[in-house]
Amino acid sequence: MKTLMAVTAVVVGLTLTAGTATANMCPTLVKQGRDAAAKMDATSDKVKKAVSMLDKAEALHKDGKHADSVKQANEALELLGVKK
Ligand SMILES: [Cu+2]
Repeated sequence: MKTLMAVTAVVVGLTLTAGTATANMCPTLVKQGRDAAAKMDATSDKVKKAVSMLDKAEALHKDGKHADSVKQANEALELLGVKK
């Protein structure tokens, strides 16, 4: 019984790790973008657009669409000229 539980724990652990590797990236990238945008001119069209992309990335992340979220966040970072 203990062995079965240990095996189950490992399998669940691996599944979570694989799933969250990308999932964990979204908030990091979004935060990176927001921090960078905070130091820039908030009235600039470029910054406004990037912030709206970060909002979208955050929404995608909450929907569990992490790959799309990462893509969106990366595009925002690129627009802001943030080095990754
Ligand atoms: Cu995510």
